[in-house]
Amino acid sequence: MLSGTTMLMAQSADSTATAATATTAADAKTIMWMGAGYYVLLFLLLCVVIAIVGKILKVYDLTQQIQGKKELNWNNLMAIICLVFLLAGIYGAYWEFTVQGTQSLPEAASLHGVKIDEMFTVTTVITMIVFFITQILLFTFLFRYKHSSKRRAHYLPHNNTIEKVWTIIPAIVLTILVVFGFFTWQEITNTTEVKGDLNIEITGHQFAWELRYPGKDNKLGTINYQLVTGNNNLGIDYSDRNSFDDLRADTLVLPVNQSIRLNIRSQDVIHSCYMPHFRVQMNAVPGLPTFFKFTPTITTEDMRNRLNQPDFEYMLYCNKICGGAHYNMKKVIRVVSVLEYQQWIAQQKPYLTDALKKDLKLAGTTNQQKNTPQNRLALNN
Ligand SMILES: [Cu+2]
Repeated sequence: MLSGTTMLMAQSADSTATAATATTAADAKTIMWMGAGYYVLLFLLLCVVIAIVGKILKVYDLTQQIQGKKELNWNNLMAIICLVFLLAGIYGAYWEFTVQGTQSLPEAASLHGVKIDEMFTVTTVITMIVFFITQILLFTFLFRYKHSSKRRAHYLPHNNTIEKVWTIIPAIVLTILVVFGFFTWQEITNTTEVKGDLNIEITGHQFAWELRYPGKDNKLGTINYQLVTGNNNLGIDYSDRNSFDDLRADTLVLPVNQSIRLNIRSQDVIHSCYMPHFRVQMNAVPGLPTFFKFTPTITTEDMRNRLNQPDFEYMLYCNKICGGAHYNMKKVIRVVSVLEYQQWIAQQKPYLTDALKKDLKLAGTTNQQKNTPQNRLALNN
């Protein structure tokens, strides 16, 4: 259960690149529903088989009674079924780890991601130990102490020692896990140091992400939602000189081993910026800019070699169900060397297009005049 989301995201990330070529979206949907229907039918068939076997045993039992022979011992039968259930359950858990476990996310591609994975492993190991001990004890006791007419059950109305043991031990273990998580999260997020960070802005809206990179000054200009127009879709405030060289990008390209400060915004509803391979997730909240600092450590090329998947891509998703085309909110992330990054950034186009320059110069004759008096000043300077 704990790794459910990560497995799903890993699967969807792996399949994203090949899905388009392998099959159409409609075909994929049909296959998916055929698959679900198949398993529902299989489950119903299993229920029918169990019901038939139960009826056969009941008929056998009645026949034995009519013939005056020894009746079927239902308690023994139930006890054996409990043991079978235990063995099937243990095999199921083993299967989950060995088969589905291989579909989980690859190693963390960021510095802090390694710590999150460690925390995940510790939690999984502890819960698995408790799971196996409790399930084995539960079903073994059901088998060992099945009903017998020769034995009377011992009635234990209250026992302080047992109460203390099963209250204090889980409380200590859970406290350790929570404190461990608290300090890890604090270490990841408790950083306001801006010097040396590469500032990148990502803005979510229904249903896409917009990327803004700083120009040579490494500073992003300010944003004012009142300035949003057709040509200035982010509402960049050009009265701030830092805005002039800001760049537009389609792919989130990150230089490896460089501290990234991803500034996250939303223009309409709550979105969530989710980069599973980097163990990064932060909500994009309208009116409340958030950020996440992280350092990518493995280039896309390196990860492709490690996974032996030549078409592997890091992906960015929206992880809030934000509307009808929510699934469309994804972007490719490419982690490259510093040199490759410099070459790439040199080719990106500025947000300040000719059309936008024209708009801003014409601001004096339009309704924007009231809202953007400083824009004209900035451009006239
Ligand atoms: Cu969204």
